[in-house]
Amino acid sequence: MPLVEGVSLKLSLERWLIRHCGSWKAEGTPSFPGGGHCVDVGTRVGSQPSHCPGSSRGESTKLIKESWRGASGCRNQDCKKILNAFTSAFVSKDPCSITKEDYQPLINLVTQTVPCNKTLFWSRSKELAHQYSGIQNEMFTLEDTLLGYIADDLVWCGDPRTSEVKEEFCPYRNENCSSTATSVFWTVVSQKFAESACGTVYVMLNGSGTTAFSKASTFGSVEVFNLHPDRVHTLHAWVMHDIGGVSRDSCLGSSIKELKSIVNQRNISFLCQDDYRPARFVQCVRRPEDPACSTLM
Ligand code: NGD
Repeated sequence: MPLVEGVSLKLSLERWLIRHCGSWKAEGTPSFPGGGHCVDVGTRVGSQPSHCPGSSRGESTKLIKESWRGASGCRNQDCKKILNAFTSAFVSKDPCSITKEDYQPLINLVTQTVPCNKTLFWSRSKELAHQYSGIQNEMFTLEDTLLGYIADDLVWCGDPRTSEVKEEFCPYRNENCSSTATSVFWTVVSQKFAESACGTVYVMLNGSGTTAFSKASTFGSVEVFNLHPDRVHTLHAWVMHDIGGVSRDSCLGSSIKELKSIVNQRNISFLCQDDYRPARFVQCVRRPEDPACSTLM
């Protein structure tokens, strides 16, 4: 079942296209050097490429409504191409044996890069990272890019007995089913996202959990190891603590020392900051009366 009720892959993709063909995150939107696809959208404020579905806000709104009602499918040609590449990776296949290669056609089709110094990774801090990147429009998480946006909060799989995309009754990843369509997808797109990062990159970590950094997480097992030291000179970690919550780990803790050591061994500099102030402001919007927030001003 899709984690967000009523949202399907198809709708999710179409919504992304609509948002990007409008003014959403227009300035500084990641560019697509591959070009040629729908996806070289919105690189400048007000730009609205002709291949975007709907040339006015009114039409876009109509399209969203139609999509919600299921009246229209993925009508834009580029949208169809991307959706086909996406679904071909897993339809009619064993839901536990998806490979990275299965997603390669999709990855080749959607080449999207984030400007240098604007990449934000996160681990155990998804909500805050997205709230922050939603406000600080210049920063991009994986979910602010096309593939991450399409898939975020969804679950999907195939079934060897049908050619349908299943969005319910998909197996969970476990030792007997290690390569699900969803888990392999996130590994592949996270790797690609990290490979294309440059300059200083940022990661938002959670210091209220047991460990701020975990080698078992996607950030710790995939993204860190796919940063290119010739392009990424610094990893800057922000260890955030829940307002009114406990502080179990911090920049001084052993998990961050481990992260620093991994990063330094890869010839990348490492910086760490507890409770990065701009992100703290975002947390404080919801808890302005908390003593931790009154001292911020
Ligand atoms: O056991 C699980 C489980 N563990 C994590 N997640 C899980 N889903 C299950 N069904 N069962 C999902 O992965 C969940 O949606 C989490 O929000 C998400 C990330 O897990 P987390 O918080 O442990 O962080 P990771 O370090 O593993 O991955 C976050 C980084 C971030 O920089 C993104 O660029 O890796 C990328 N990412 C990976 C996996 C999934 C993003 C996602 C995503 N948007 O769901």
